[in-house]
Amino acid sequence: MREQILELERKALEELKDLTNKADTDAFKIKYLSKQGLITNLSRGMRDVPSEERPVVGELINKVKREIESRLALLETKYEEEALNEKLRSEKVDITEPSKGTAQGEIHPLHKIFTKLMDACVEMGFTVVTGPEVELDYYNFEALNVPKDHPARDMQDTFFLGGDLLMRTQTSSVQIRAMENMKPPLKIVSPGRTYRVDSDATHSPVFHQFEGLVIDENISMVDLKSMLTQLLKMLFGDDTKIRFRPSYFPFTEPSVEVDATCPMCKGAGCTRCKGTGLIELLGAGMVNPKVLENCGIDSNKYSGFAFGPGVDRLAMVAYKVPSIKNMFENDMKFLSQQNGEIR
Ligand code: FA5
Repeated sequence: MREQILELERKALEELKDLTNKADTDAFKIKYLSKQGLITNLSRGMRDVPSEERPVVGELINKVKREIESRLALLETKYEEEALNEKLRSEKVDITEPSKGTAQGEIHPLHKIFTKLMDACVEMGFTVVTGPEVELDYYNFEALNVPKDHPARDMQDTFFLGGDLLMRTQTSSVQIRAMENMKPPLKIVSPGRTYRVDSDATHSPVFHQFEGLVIDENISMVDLKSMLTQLLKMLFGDDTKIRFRPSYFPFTEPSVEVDATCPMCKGAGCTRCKGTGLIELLGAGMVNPKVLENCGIDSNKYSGFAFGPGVDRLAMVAYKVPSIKNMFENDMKFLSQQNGEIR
């Protein structure tokens, strides 16, 4: 038995010398030290050893086992260190390398225009109110003097949702809600998303409007003209020329469309303004007395004006944006070109 143990030790130490990697070391450990390993088998053979020799043989087996274990442990530590060093080498960070930089966000042009409009209107004493985007036909059309058979409905290609519900086509719906809930004198603006079945370079199915409404005694077209002129000059600069052009909306009488000097050609005429030197910005007018009466406001005592710019159009003009789609694509290249102030 002693010879067998010493022979096994000699063989094991010989094999240990040839181990060069972790996989072989693991295989060696299984071969000698696992439950079915050669050393464990030796211990099982103790049964056949005469009882008086057992302590000595047992001690010899343990000594051989400890020797193999300690040499194996040294090898394992060596391979662990080598693996760690390799990992550190491959994951090394060169702190002297120049940084790739981080993409910097920009405030969206639409948000900038909205902020300018809001700031200007709040400064002029307007209160901000909002309304629902999924709207009742009544608020979007009927109460605004556009009954079901009115041809003006065709001008606003509507997303109907079934029943009396639709996606609002204009923020003018908020005028009605405000007049129903607030008593004159009234001075409100209402920013928000609007929806139409419409899509080309200047039309989007989702766009933004900014409704303004003033109701008081003795409000006239002069108030509308002077307020809008002031607002648009605040946005586009004092040298901007404003033109009021007769138009038609069922909810205003008289109605106007308001144009401003084309910022691309400064009024000289270009492809953007189709040679006119002017760009259409918004619809406006004196609130139709029928609309006031629909909301329970005495039209003999009160009068008012309303206006509704397309905010995406204002931003397109202010930032010289070629297509309304640019506003919705969130392309970082486009956004980073829009970081100048309007004025
Ligand atoms: C209206 O929507 C009226 N509610 C405006 C108004 C308010 C008139 C108060 C009188 C009193 P209109 O359909 O013209 O009007 O739209 C107003 C503006 O919204 C347009 O001048 C345009 O700038 C913008 N607009 C309309 N449709 C789209 C669209 N599909 N995409 C982007 N902008 C649009």
